[in-house]
Amino acid sequence: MARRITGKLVIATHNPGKLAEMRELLAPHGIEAVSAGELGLGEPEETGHDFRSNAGIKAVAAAQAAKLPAFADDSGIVVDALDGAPGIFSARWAGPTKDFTAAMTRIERLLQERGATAPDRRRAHFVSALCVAWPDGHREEVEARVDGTLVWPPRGTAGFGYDPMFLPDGHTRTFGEMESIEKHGLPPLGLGLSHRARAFVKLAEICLEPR
Ligand code: ITT
Repeated sequence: MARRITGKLVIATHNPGKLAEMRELLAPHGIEAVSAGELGLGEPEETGHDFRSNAGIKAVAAAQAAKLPAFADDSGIVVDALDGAPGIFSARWAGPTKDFTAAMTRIERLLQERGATAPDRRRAHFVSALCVAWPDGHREEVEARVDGTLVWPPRGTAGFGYDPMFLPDGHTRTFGEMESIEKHGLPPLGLGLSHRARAFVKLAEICLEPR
């Protein structure tokens, strides 16, 4: 039986784009959310070999430091023609200045080098692994993905990270061209489209009171 989230929850991310999405997802559930930044928590080293273990590292570190339940996301974009890169290194490809134009350009250069110009050679998916950790060591974990195609040049200024390059299956606009409600809004207002929204729906089913 999964443990329910009650009271205050730390959102263990230092990424402002993710923080905004996680706050929006939690808002209808009446959870008092406080960010890692607001609490002055440090960023643990992400030494895991997959999304799930890195989400666990971040959630556990924040739960221990804040003595509160903590919610972390580890996510990234997995490009089929690049053997899964950048994957768990998606943030690192943007470098210390978090330059995602450079990171997207690097992906495009590598795709061109492999002759991956046709849409079916440009398949990719975003993954989100979510972990809630409690100070006593208990954890709940879920994971989800959204599939799509990479476009070039990037389109749109909404969202963050690799959004302008990602065209989700069944849509004509990239995540960078979508309103936040369209990218990660949940029914009845949205479709629960993004990887993070899909993972959150799974988490909400087991850990949150119904909206
Ligand atoms: P925290 O660890 O503090 O949460 P981070 O940015 O370092 O922040 P990750 O290690 O999980 O987070 O890196 C995930 C990267 O993948 C993130 O920086 C984005 O560039 C990219 N990414 C994840 N979700 C995305 C989304 O919804 N849209 C666009 N890019 C996304």
